[in-house]
This record gives sequence, C-alpha cells and structure tokens, in this order.
Amino acid sequence: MLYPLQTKTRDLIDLSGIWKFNFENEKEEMIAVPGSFNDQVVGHDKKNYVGNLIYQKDFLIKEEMLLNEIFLRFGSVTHVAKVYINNELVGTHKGGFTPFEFNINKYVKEGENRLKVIVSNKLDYTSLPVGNYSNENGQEKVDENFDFFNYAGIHRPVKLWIKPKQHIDDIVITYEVNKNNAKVSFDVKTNVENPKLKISILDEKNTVVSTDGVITNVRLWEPLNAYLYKAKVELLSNDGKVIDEYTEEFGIRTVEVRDNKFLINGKSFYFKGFGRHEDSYIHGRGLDEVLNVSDINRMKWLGANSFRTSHYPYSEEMMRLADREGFVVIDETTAVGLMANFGFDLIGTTEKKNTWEKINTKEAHEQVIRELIDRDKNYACVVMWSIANEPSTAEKGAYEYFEPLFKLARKLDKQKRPCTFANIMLAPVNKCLASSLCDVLCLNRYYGWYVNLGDLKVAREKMLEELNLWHEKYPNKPIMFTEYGVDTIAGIHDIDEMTPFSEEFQIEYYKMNEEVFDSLSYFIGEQTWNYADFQTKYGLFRVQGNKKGIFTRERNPKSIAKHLKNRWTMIPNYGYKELVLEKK
Ligand code: BDP
Repeated sequence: MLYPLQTKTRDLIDLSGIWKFNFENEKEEMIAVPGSFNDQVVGHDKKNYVGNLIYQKDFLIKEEMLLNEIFLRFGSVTHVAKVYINNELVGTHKGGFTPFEFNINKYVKEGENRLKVIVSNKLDYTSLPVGNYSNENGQEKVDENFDFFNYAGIHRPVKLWIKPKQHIDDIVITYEVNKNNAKVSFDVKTNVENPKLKISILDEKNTVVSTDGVITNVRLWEPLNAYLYKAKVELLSNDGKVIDEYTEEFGIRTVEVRDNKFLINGKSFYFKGFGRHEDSYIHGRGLDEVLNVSDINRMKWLGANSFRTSHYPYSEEMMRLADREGFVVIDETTAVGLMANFGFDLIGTTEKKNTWEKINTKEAHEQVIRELIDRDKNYACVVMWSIANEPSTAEKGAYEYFEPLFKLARKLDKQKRPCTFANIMLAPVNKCLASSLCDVLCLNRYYGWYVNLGDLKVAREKMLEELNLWHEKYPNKPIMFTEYGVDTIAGIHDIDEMTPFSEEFQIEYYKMNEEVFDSLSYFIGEQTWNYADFQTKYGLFRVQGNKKGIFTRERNPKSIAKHLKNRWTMIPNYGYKELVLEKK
C-alpha cells in the first residue's frame, strides 16, 4: 500500500484537526484527530469507556475533484472503524494499527459532505490485541490481556487522496546486490490493463542513475547511515503523456541469518536499542511527530541503532523516519495477549490454560500479517518480522497455530526477511513448541526481576544456563534479548543498590545482563524494556503505569541512561562480537 503523498498527478487533503465526538447516546464534545480520546476527555468513566465512539467531520468536495478518484484514507483507527459518508455506509475495517482506504466517489457530492466514523474499542478473544470482554447489564468492559493501556480512537491521520482515474496502486521493490552493483525489480500494480510504465531511479541528489533497474556502484543503506534512492514510477497514456506519477523512496541492503550471525550487507550486526511504545501524555497512542523525532534523537544520543515495534505496527510516519535515519527495525504485528488469562507478574503457572482452544485470533492474525507486510515491504529499515509477542508457546497447539502464519509471512514478503516472535519466560527451551519456526531466537527475559529478585548472582547463573541450553538445541540460530528490564521510579535512590525500584538497582541489573551478553558469541543483540515509562491498566505491580523505561514518560533520562550511553557508544554496529570476545 502506498503512503499518501502529493505528486504532480495527485492531491492530498488532511482532515486532521478538531472533530465532533460523542460516546453513544451522549452529548457531543470536541476531540482532536489524530489522538487517543482517553486523555482528551476528563474523568475515570470517560477515560475507560468501552463501546462505540462517534466521530464526525464535515469536508468540502470541489467540482474538479469529482473528475478524479477520491480516496478516503485512514492511517489507523483503533480498533474497529465503520465509515459513513452522508449517512451511507462506505466500509468497515478491523485492526487498530494498519492503514486502509476507500474510494468514495459514489458517496460524495459537490459541496459539503459529512463524514462519520463509528469507532469501537472493544477487544475480545477474536481480536488482536486480545482482550477480556465482559458485558454485565449493559456495562461493557475490556480487561487488557496485555501490559499497556487500551488507548483508542482515530490514532493516525485521515486524508482525502485524489488520484487520477487511471492510477498506480502499488509498487513492490526487490533487488539483488552483486558486489558493487544492484539489480532492482519493480512490480507495479495499476488499475489499467497492460499499463505503459516508465520507471527511473534517482539518487539523493535527484540525478537519474538508472532506467533499467541496474545501479552501478550502488550506495547501500547502512545502519545509522541511510541512503535512499527514489523510484519514480510514471503511468503513461498510449501517446506517452503522464497519467499518474508516484515516487517511492527505498534503500538497498541485504539481510541474512547465517552461522549464529545476523548479517546486514554481509557484515555481522549487533542490535542495541529498545522495545518501545507509541505512548505519551495526553496524546495517548495518537500520532505525535514531535515525539517521534525527539525519540529518534534520544535513541541516537544513547548510541542505539534499533528498535522493535512492540507490540503493534507503528505509524507510517515513524517507519519513514527510521528508514531515513538508518534505524534498524524489527517489525511486529498486533499479536499480543495470546495467552489465556495473562497476568502482570509473568511468574504465572504453567497450569493448563488451553489458550489455543480458547482464542480465535487466526483470521485477525492473518489479516495483520498481510496488512503489515503490504504496508512496510519496501522499507530497508525493516530487517525482520515479529509474528507475535509472548504467545503461550508452551501450550499444546502453539506449533499448529503458528506454522501457517510463519508460512504466510514468508510467502508474502518478496524481500524474504527473517521471521521471529518474542518468546516469553514461561516457555523456555524445553517447553517452547514454536521456536523452531524462528530464524532468530528473540527472548524476553527478566532474571533478577520477576525471578530471583534481589539476587543478581543467582539470576546471572540461571540466565546463562538458559541461554546455553537454547544454543545447544539450536546451534545455528542467533539469540538476542528483545526485552529485559526492571521497574525503576525516577528519583528513588538507595545506598543498597539491590533495592528494587531504585535507580541504582536498574544500573546493577543492566550490568549483570551485559556481562552475560558479552560472554556469548551467538548473542547478537540487546533491546531493553522499555525505551520510556508508559501507561498500563491498573495493577498492584504498576505505579501509574509500567516504569521500566530508560527515560521517564516525559522523556527525561534516568541514571541508567548514562550507563547505556557509555556502553552503546563503544559498541560498533558491525563486528562487535568478534571484537569483545577477542579482548577476553
Ligand atoms: C512482557 C511484555 C511487555 C510487558 C513486560 C513487563 O512483553 O508487554 O510490559 O513484560 O512486564 O511480558 O514489563
């Protein structure tokens, strides 16, 4: 799916701003779009409302617009959107984190038109993420089956995208790199039979470097040193006139998993970075480009080179920033909460929960894989797909659930990126039934926090023991941590550095983890949990949310930031393991 841009042949109208808003059968108020509704309204009941949210906005259609195809495009609506124009149903979309668009020519008239979006924030055992839904005497509730607040609303921009009648629908980019040269292939989809196309590749100075897909002396996209070419695609009429034009930026890099290594451009890459959330004060999960830019800059300041889009596809705007800045991204679907009766403490029991009989998320899961790959397929920054976060893979049925989903992702991604999922501590090597499907073993581990709290010595031994068992079973699969961390309340200090929640303990915990990472040749990356503190549902383990951030929710650094900065600025993107093990 193409990102909405204005081009010589296309217009774009942004409907962001103040919309009319009401909870079903309640009085109208104002709401800003994009943004979560929850922290724009005031009061516990409103913030936690479950049901239908009604958004309305008037927009203008000019006569000449009707000569073209008018698309109404949503960056995302969380979680279900029913879209009406002038009271007629235009379409429905389920899934709160991927874009969708409808052709609306049939529904609009010249002049004023009324757009209405009925948004549902309901989650249950058929949706992703998974929620525990209840309805007692008309009182609807969603208890999140995951550890972040169920922010909802129109989270990303809404745009009218005016395209020519005959137009380009999509561009799929693949390439082969051979020494200094690359051969790029374009699969261009249009709504025209036997389209006449002209494709040129331009460099960053806008010089045409190729008209046949071959780039000599190719400049590769490198971590934190991105280079983006432009594919200018023109759809021509029989007499050679340009009917439609779209320019897609793209980087060229190779990705391969081989012999315990994650190779980018043939060199062994070390991931340093974060699991993050799209989360901030007031905006909730709504697109905030100021926040995105400042987060990218803070991550760079720390020496990070990567992040995982935990636990849902991030905005297209963030993906484009990452692509431009050279951030390496593990791109995750919305599949979180795939464990019946999820609790906060992770200690849980391995008692039979029958997750794979109880949940019914297959359809939603296939859809999000399709939509995510369709949206992000051309980004060089995306180096791996994460099919899920912490699913209950120790339970019978997990392999059967995941095998077809991995197959689907591998079939859909023409760039053939590696695939993984983030493994939960409750599914260690001798219990996890789905890890064989992964190209890289991504582990979320909390030794010294959820287990062995306050005894980092034992925690270290247990962690090392577990990692070595994974390596024994899968000697060729590289291993990384996609989560590790401890809740830390900024400003709490203690001379006893083993005191949980203190800034001192957070540092000790990280040091212990790092010593283990640095001793293992097959260990290829560290992504902390979390980049910043974030909002969750209420819980005895949560003090106004999850406090495992390296930064506070306001984006101020905790003491650990300095420690990480010192470490990460010394770790090169490539060849770290060779370097650190040689030193020993
Ligand atoms: C893992 C989850 C993550 C949580 C984290 C935690 O993947 O969403 O926020 O642990 O407990 O279970 O902090």
